[in-house]
Amino acid sequence: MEAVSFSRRQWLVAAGAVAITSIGPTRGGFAEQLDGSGKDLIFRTIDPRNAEPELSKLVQSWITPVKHFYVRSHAPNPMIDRDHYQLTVEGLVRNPLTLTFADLDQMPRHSVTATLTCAGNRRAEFNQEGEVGGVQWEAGAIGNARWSGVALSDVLNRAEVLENAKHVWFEGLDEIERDDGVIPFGGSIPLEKAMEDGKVPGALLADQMNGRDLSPDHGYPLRSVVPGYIGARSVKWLGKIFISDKPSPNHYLETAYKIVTNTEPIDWSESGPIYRYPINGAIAMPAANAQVQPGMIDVSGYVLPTGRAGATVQRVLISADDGVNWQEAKLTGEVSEYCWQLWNARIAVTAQTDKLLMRATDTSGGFMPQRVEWNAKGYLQNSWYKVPIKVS
Ligand SMILES: Nc1nc2c(c(=O)[nH]1)N[C@H]1C(S)=C(S)[C@@H](COP(=O)(O)O)O[C@H]1N2
Ligand SMILES: [Mo]
Repeated sequence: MEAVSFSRRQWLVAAGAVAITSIGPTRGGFAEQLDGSGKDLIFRTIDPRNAEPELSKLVQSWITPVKHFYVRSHAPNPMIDRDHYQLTVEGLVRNPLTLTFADLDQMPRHSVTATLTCAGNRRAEFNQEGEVGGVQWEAGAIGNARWSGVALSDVLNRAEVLENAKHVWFEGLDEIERDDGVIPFGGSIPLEKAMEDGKVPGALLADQMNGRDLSPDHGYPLRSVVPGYIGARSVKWLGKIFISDKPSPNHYLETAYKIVTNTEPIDWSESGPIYRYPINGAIAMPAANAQVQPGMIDVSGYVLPTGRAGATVQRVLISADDGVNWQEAKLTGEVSEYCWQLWNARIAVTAQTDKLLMRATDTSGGFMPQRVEWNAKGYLQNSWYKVPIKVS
């Protein structure tokens, strides 16, 4: 298996020293480096690549085009040769497997439309109460795509999972430099979720996004996609699946992606990993601090129901008077399990209006609360969305 990753320094050295064509696509300058899918995003960091779309672009369509789909990576994109790629399946199984694309291509294919969202989406809003570290996401770390590939359950059935198995670990082929050494991105999901075979498979091993091969940014050639779970459980550049009776010991499951107010070891160990995402939403238009005239204005945005099977959006409500009166928005886009919807409303604003508020409920009892308790890593911000506007 070939998985080579370049740090920014190595890239610059290599670019000067060797023929660039031997390393990868270079169209479009540095921000495009090593992807080449024509990204139209705001880069929060370029090494590694972390970027989100402008909200007005994000809500242009129910399916998010790849160019407007956020990227969250902890290390440079590994470059993997699909022809030599191998996925290993080990651990508590009767038949350990090594699968190439020739093997995967023989298996039944499934397509699932599902929204992917980072647990850190809207993180920057926590800074109003106390600074939080990490990528400073606004509300664009979310996107809805059509994923195609094989069902994880089909692969696990082929490997014959043993009786005492409880968790499915995923390990990426990226190399993340941390103080304690270089590690891959990883995580796990409960076996029960992996084996779900409702209308939507519990998890997919996807090689395509919106009908094309995954781009390097999104995990080429293969990633897991776990509908209903935070983005961190959908591991890109998947290299290994391991079946265990315990959750994964990888840093990104065992420690990161937890809700803690302190970051002492005791706090990490006492808090459980986040799996499912809660209901969330945002106002995309008008943009923050937009100048509008008193009278009726158009408001639009997105809303994602809680990642529970069968949950759908119940109501989206907008207020132009600090939550005294609420008006119901009109939902658009398909109603599909584990997918967002878009919404729009026409609402009256006056010279007294200094902001618009948005909140939502879903059929599983999920609601966006008025306030979310501050947490040190800035996860799961899903309070009423506020956008300041200037009316005159
Ligand atoms: N191998 C690997 N998988 C990964 C990550 C990563 O850094 N490395 N980031 C995770 C996080 S935190 C999120 S939110 C999603 C983002 O997927 P995207 O970049 O395709 O939008 O990928 C997840 N899978
Ligand atoms: Mo994430």
